[in-house]
Amino acid sequence: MSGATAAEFTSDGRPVPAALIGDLIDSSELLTNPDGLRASLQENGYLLLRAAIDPDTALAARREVLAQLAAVGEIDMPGETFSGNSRRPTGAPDAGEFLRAVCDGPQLRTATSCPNLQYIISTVFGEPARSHDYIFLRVAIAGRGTAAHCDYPFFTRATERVLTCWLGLSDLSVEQDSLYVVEGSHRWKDHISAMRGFDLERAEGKRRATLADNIIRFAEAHRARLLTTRFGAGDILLFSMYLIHGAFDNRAPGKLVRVSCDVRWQPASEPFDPRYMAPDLSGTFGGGYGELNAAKPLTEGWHKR
Ligand SMILES: O=C(O)CCC(=O)C(=O)O
Repeated sequence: MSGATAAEFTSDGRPVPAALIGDLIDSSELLTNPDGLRASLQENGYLLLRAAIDPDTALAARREVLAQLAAVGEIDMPGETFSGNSRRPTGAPDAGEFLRAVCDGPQLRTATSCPNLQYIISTVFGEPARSHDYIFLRVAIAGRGTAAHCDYPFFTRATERVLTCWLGLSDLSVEQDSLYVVEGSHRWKDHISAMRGFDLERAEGKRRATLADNIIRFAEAHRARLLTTRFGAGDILLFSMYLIHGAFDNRAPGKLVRVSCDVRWQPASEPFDPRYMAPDLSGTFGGGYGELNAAKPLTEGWHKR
């Protein structure tokens, strides 16, 4: 992978073999070519678009988020590093309300709803697009990663025409580099038929969204590479509901945290799932913002779904 030694990546503490790592394809030059954008999304299952959001806007959102975590003792300023402590349980006893207020920060909302994003995603759908109101913020301290899954079981109850927009809010170092996709997985026929009709909340705990607890074994068994890149603030990865993805462990030195946000978009003409729209905002399982990993103090580990 350019700019990094693949052996540097780990998942759940396991070093990822270099042969499994590849580069995400950058589609930024297709921004003036709607057909090209759509063809690339169909072919690859994702679009990597550099600085789709003004990097200063993304960094302002990051600062706003981290200032609120600094207020509960989790982030040390001005270095924006993890303090190792948290006063969230006492300082902000309603976890959901705390996270909701962070997610409704004006700088963060300016980033997630920026007109260029609206334009790009509407272009991709070929009609006006609208984002879900409920957003997924992630502040990853060292050691945190996300298990491999696809977004289908979360977001397709009302329509399958949904895309995830993952938004980088940091200029990430190689060690913080994070999101990976399983190359070509959006086309795997067995995977697609297994997903169709799978609604995580309605499965009532009988089925998990997590597709692999050991992504290395999974990728080797499927002879698939894990594609990633060094993300900059304002870069987006727009991807299909079937694309299997996750995040490598944050291995940044010096307690640097990784801040990202994922938001779902769909054509405005399609029905919306009220769980992800105001005024409901009950989230996948009905727990509102309180059910997300980001609602936990940074000192607590993340759950897998
Ligand atoms: O950033 C991460 O850790 C994972 C993001 C993710 O799973 C998503 O955007 O659907």
